[in-house]
Amino acid sequence: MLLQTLQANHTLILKPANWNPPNASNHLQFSWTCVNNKIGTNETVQVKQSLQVSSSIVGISSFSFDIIFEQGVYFPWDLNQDGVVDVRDLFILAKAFGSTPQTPNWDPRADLNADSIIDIKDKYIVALHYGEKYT
Ligand SMILES: [Ca+2]
Ligand SMILES: [Ca+2]
Repeated sequence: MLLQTLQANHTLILKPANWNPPNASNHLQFSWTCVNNKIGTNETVQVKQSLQVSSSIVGISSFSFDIIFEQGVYFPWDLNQDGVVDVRDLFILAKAFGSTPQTPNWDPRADLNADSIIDIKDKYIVALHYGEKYT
């Protein structure tokens, strides 16, 4: 499946909804690749969708569900993408501080200005947004 983006600095969210019968969701698990990936304007990404059926499924001979596509906002300075810019993000940055793509502690999430080194400029960007919460 090919998906095209809506806007820069956004993510595409897929989620199942309206299971029929409702208890089908207890036995079937929908997942997809590319979770939490940032998608740029006019960029196209390939996504693989999977449906896993539990071995404990009984009494369901047919089912249906909708797949909802949503646009999520991506805040790159929330390094662990947990919705808050806090010490956990600074910890990720600190572990990678001074690194480049050639060093073992490189973490591309922390290279916020995309200059292939994690340094004070990246720390400054996190600091600018420190304490922000996103819902
Ligand atoms: Ca965070
Ligand atoms: Ca950098």
